[in-house]
Amino acid sequence: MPDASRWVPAYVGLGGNLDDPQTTLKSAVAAIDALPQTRLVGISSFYRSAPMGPSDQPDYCNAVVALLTTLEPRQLLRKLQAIEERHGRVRGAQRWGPRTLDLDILVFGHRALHEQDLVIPHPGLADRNFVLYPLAEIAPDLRVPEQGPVRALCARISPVGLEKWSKSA
Ligand code: ROI
Repeated sequence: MPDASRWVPAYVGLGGNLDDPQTTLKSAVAAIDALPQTRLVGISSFYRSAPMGPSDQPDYCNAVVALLTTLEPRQLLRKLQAIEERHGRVRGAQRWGPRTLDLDILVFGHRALHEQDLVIPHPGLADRNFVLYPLAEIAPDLRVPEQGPVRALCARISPVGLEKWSKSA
């Protein structure tokens, strides 16, 4: 049993808009739940969100999950990338274009990382209602390192273009 003091709360954003994104996100949540050294401890509703970026693409399905993990951020990143690839993610496709599955580490404990291929907290977090609203649903009191409480970040951004998708599930 790993040392309990090393379990770090982490939040991961899920998004996709190709094929059947709700089914893809459900499958990705199951894959995250099965990760080693990791416990899935929270899941937001699924949301339908208007695309950020080129508008000639389908609406996205977005959600956020909460984890406890003893993995290091980079280990978690590699495992999330493997899940993306298993779900048909094509890397290097059109920037801000449609995708089957995107998994982003949003917050990792109190850590702040500014590396070329890994920035934590996620740099787009404060501008994206499809990240902030699901995050606020499961962790309203979370303080995002360098950015502040989720509740305050959320209050600054409009929910336009975002609705719960689970009604039609
Ligand atoms: N737009 C929405 N609504 N949801 C996403 O998950 C998402 N992901 C992206 C871009 C292309 C920026 N747009 C998005 O990567």
